[in-house]
Amino acid sequence: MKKGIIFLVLVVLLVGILLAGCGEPPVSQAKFQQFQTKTEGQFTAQGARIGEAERVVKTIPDMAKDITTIKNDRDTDKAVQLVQDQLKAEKADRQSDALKAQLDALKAKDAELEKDIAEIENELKDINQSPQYPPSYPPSYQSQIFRAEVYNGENFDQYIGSFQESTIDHDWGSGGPAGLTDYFSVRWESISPDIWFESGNYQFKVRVDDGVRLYLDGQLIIDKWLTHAATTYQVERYLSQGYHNIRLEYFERAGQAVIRLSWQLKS
Ligand SMILES: [Ca+2]
Repeated sequence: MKKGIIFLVLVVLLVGILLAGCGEPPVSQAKFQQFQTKTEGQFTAQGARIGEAERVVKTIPDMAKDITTIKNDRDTDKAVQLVQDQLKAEKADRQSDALKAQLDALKAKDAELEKDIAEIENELKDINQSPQYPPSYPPSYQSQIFRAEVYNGENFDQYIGSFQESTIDHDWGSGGPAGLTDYFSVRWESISPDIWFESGNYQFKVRVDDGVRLYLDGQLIIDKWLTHAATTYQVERYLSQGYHNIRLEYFERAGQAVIRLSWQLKS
């Protein structure tokens, strides 16, 4: 009997357990439709996402293109910058070249000036070294060949002044040089380099009132230091080719005053 009860309890427990295992009630039609709707919504959403993804994927080539463009732009910017830098460098070079050219020009001018200066210095040296007239070459002309010194008194007593002239040829009448009348003296001398003569025999002629002394190369060749009316004196001398010094001294006491010097080649 006891065993029967235990068996019964066990059976009851077993049935309870079995019943508990199949506790869920069967799914209703409404719930199934609800589930179906939800699932379909999820599919749709997923489809939209896929579509979006596909669209994004489609834009990738465009994006790649954009990236290339940007890259190209960057490259262009770089290229522009490079060109600008080059231009700047070239401008700087050009400026530098221009300055260099200016400097070179100045240096060249400086060298030219130095050359000119050297030439002038050489010319000056030549001029200083050579005589004013080369001895073998007669001057083309001498406008003033005598310097005359005028004195008060018959013996060069008081210096009054001087003048220059190319010939000695005066007839002062009762007057004289520098406003003087009577009692004066005059000394003429050829100015360096003196007077050019071709070689030959020359006749020197003096007409004088009153006294005269004529020197040729320092040698007294006419000596008439006396008072008298106008008188002509002459003397012949041989001269070598070249420059010769002539000095003429003259005095006047009173009355008429005449002095004239000339020369000519005789042979
Ligand atoms: Ca006289």
